[in-house]
Formats: sequence, structure tokens, C-alpha cells
Amino acid sequence: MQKKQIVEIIAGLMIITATAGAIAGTFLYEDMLNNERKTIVILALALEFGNWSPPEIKLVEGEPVRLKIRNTDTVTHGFAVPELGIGIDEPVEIKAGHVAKIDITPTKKGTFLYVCTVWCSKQHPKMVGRIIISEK
Ligand SMILES: [Cu+2]
Repeated sequence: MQKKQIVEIIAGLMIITATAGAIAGTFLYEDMLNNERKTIVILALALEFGNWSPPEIKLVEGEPVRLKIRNTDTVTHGFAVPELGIGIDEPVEIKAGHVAKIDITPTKKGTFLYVCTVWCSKQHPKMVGRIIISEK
């Protein structure tokens, strides 16, 4: 192996290390910012493949949460909670394999439906889940 090749390999490794470090740092920083926020992961799947999972989530009035909606399907899904105004003015579209992050602090108790807003299959209108918000 020539000296030039060795130098190029070392330079390449340094770039990879720096890139991985920057990415890891970004995630850690995000987690730090997110410390006081509970994260709830919801999987988006068309009805025939399992529907929203979990189909029901429980939140507490006044407690900030981050919803991470992970589309593990092969088609695009949308997310909205019409009664809470989520995904209405700013539609949330999540392409296959992508994740949408929505930070909310529930301000009213009750049961609200979350729906898919993108036509994803024949069963699309049945792609509905429930958010139950209880009093603190
Ligand atoms: Cu849909």
C-alpha cells in the first residue's frame, strides 16, 4: 500500500468519525431539549396492516408531550386531531419510513379522535385512533 493511499484512508475515517459524532451530538442535544417532555410513539399503518398503533393514547391536561408518528407503512399517511386543531392549518403528511414530531400541551379534557388525512387504502376512512385527555 502506498503512503498516499494510507493518508487517504485515514482522512476518510476522520470524516466518517466527525460526521457520526455530529449526528450523535444532534440527537443527544434534541433529547436534552426534550427532557421535560414525555414522548409517545404512534405507528401509522393502513387498517389491513394494523391501523394506528397504539389505537388509543392517554394524556394529562397541562402536561407537555411529544408525539412521534412513525410511518412504518409503504404508503403516505397523514395525521390530524381535528377537535384539537392539530394538522388542520398545517397538514401533517408522513411519507413511508418517515417520522413526524408534534409537540402538544393538552388544554382540555375529553376524548378526541385522531385520523389519517391522506387516502392510503380502501379502508382509509376507518383509520381512526383515540386520544383520551384526563384532568391533572
Ligand atoms: Cu389514510
